[in-house]
Amino acid sequence: MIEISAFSGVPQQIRGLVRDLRVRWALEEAGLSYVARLLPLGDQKKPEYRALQPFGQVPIFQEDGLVLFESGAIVLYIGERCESLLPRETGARARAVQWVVASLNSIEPFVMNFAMLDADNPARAGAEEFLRRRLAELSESLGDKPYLDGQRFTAGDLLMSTVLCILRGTNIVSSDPRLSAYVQRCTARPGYLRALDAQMGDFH
Ligand SMILES: N[C@@H](CCC(=O)N[C@@H](CS)C(=O)NCC(=O)O)C(=O)O
Repeated sequence: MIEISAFSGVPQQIRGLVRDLRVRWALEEAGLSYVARLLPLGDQKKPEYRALQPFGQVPIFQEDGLVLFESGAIVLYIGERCESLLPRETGARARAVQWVVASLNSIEPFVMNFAMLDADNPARAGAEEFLRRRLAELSESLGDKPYLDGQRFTAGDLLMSTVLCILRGTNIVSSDPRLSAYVQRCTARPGYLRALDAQMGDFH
């Protein structure tokens, strides 16, 4: 049985954003069942957990002795068993991986850089300006397509939409009709809704 790690409780403002959600969502898309190993906040830094995740973070994925960390790597691994996440055709598959990397390498660092700065931090305005510019480029690339690579949802959209969700408390995505509709389209998928329910249900 697949086991993933998740927190048993986190502050309200990050519920629905903790990165095990990406893995739960990918598992739902793939139709794979799993159990969540719930950690009280803080236990992720204990040596026995760090032996599995060197940075002391959730999620990890475990199956038949294989242990993986990094949500992107885990989603790609699950994608090997799910054609709707990773298409079989070589070019489409490479483009899906390209968007996974873009979401984690070209978008998420700037989202996190902004999100981690307090409102009174003088660096925040510059971080916001850069982020808005980068997201305008993403929006331009998305254009009128429903998904990043065109007509079909892939692992790239799973990662990109969860990265954009981090900005839910701001108007940075919601003020862009294309990106905002894109996030809504991705997160309306039954697999996302089941994953979100499962994460929320595990908090107590
Ligand atoms: N790049 C990692 C980031 C994982 C991450 O930031 N996890 C957060 C929860 S969303 C965490 O465990 N934070 C607790 C900590 O860093 O101590 C991934 O995508 O898996």
